[in-house]
Amino acid sequence: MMKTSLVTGATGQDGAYLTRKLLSEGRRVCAMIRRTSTSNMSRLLGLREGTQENGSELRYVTGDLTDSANISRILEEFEPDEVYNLAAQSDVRVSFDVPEYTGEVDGLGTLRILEGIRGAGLASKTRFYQASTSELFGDVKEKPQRESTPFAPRSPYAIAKLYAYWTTVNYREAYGIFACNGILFNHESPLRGENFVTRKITRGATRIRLGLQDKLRMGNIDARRDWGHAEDYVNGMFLMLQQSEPDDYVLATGEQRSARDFLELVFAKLDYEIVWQGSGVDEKGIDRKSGKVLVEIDPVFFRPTEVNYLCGDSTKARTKLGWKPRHTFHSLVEDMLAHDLALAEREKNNN
Ligand code: NAP
Ligand code: G4F
Repeated sequence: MMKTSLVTGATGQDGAYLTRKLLSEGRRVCAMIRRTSTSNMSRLLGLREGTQENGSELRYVTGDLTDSANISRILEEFEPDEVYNLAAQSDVRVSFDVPEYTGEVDGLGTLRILEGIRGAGLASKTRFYQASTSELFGDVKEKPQRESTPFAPRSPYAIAKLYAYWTTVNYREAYGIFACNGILFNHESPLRGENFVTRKITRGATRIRLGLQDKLRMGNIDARRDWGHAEDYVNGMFLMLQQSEPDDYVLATGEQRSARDFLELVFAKLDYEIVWQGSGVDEKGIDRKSGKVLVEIDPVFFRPTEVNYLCGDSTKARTKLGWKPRHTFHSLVEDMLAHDLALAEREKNNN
């Protein structure tokens, strides 16, 4: 029997990689798409509804995590074997502007799905993956962070995700639902949203290289993150739901870099050497050869409370799931740069 997987947030970075992964595994995939006034399907281009070449099947369903009745109807209609809950207002800085909405989607949205699973009589059938996050560790209490590290969230986003994390644990313990939290550290790719720091840098620096943009305006470039490739991380999500017992797992590379390191590396690959001058909001990144200012600090990108340091220990996932990232940090950067250079070239040719 073909297994059915429901993916919420299918139009997002992870959703697009996971949908392809599940189709390659021969699943019937119900990809939940929310209604938007302009198309949100760019990451799913080339994925047509219906039976795929390998016999797997793709269905698009309209859904929104703020609507309980809609979620319940989808669960009742498809009776999925697996639900991957990736949908979220996922921008940490924006969560300070729309805290209530972020709580609705990222916190209560998870509850709505789990209640829907229970209400549809699927508690013993449907396995559930929750997209939890390293943002939960926030003001970190231990270095590196692992499953047992205490949480200390620092944003409305992380607080909403904390509610979802514990709801997932509670539904596992209270109702025996096979529910897992993937506590994922930052993962990036050419499909990453353009406002997140890595993609903002690869997109901006390649546009600068081709004369389409003058400079990059950045926030706190000394924040440190553990950056992996999204393709590896969706493989980890899949593995979590194929185990004999549900559990929570950290996925991380264990390597850490600052946004400043990322800027220097990307510009170096594009043949610029950044020299830093000044400090605080007056700091500037200058190209040694031309003397041009390539990077400026703009406080608009600062957050009211910041997460300065994230670095994960994924020993449990590596041991129990056999999870191992295929990409290195350098192959991630190369992948993003190659994509964004081609994009900037197309943009230039169209001008
Ligand atoms: P993303 O690119 O921002 O994708 C978010 C997805 O959620 C999009 O498909 C979006 O739809 C959808 N969505 C937003 N609000 C919704 C709503 N009210 N109802 C239904 N769908 C809604 O995020 P991502 O990077 O792929 O991350 C996937 C998940 O993992 C998120 O839950 C994120 O919080 C979490 N996470 C991400 C990382 C990371 O580093 N990427 C790390 C840890 C955890 P539209 O396309 O219409 O906007
Ligand atoms: O790329 P970011 O916006 O990602 P952030 O805040 O770490 O959140 C991402 O990863 C989380 C996992 O840890 C996910 F749960 C979440 O959904 C999202 O995918 O920012 C990374 C760091 C921050 O400290 C930020 O202050 O980069 C710093 N930064 C410096 N300048 C900037 C900028 N971030 C952005 N977005 N834009 C800047 O100009």
